[in-house]
Amino acid sequence: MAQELVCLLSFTFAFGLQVSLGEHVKKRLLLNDPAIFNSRLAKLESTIQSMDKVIESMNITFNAKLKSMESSYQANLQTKVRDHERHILNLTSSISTLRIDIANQQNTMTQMSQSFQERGSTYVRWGKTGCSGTGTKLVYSGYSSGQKFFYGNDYYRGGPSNMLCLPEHPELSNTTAGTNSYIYGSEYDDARFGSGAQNQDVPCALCLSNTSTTVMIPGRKSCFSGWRIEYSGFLASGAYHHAASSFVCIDKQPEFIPGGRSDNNDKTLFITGYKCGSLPCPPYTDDLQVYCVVCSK
Ligand SMILES: [Ca+2]
Ligand SMILES: [Ca+2]
Repeated sequence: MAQELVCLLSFTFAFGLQVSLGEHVKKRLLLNDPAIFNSRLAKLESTIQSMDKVIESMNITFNAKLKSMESSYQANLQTKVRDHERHILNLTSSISTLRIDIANQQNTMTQMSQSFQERGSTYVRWGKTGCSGTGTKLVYSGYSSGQKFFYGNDYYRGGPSNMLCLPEHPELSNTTAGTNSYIYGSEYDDARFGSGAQNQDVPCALCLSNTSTTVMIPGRKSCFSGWRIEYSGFLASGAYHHAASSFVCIDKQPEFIPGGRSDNNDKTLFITGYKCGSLPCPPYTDDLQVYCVVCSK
């Protein structure tokens, strides 16, 4: 019995080994089979060829799309370039128009400035032959003139009160005037005008300021804020017991007309002083000389 069992086990082991070895040999034979290998190689080559075609097709598609995109990009770029060129042309045209406008404006401003300067404002500088204000020009110089302080006897004190600046170079008529109105030269009849001023004749100058307005301010020797000074001096007029006269601002450093030192007593000028009463004191003070200033703006 034991011997039979040993035989059976041996048989079984031997049969199983044969079966196992047989499958292994069969597989090795399949891998080394040239036909199968060639078949697989052919299949692989076929697959590679298919993939090459796919890749080629993709390349063609990609290149076509690339060309299309390039074409589209070029078209868009050209459109944008044309738009920019049109924009630049419009800007250039606008700049040209603006330049013309600016030139016209500058021309208008120049004309306005010239017109403004030509208009300006004028004043008489009493006691001087020139003008000293900034940008102020002399129109002419001449002689301070007005009504004689009285005629013949003390009762004839009529006639005009204003003073005029007669030019140094007059244009004379050839017709004789009547006997009711005369104009006389003037003289400082007051030593307070300055050293040696007594009886000296009074020059004057017509001045053209390049500002739009000028004004004489009595009681000041400087201008208020925003105004510029043309000249300053002392207020003067005829005497209160003479013919009527007007106040004028005589320059603080008066000049004299050459050869006019004789005591003619025609139109006479005196330094003016304050008188308190209706005039409040302070701020004013009795009998002080009155400053004056001509200001422009
Ligand atoms: Ca004189
Ligand atoms: Ca005199």
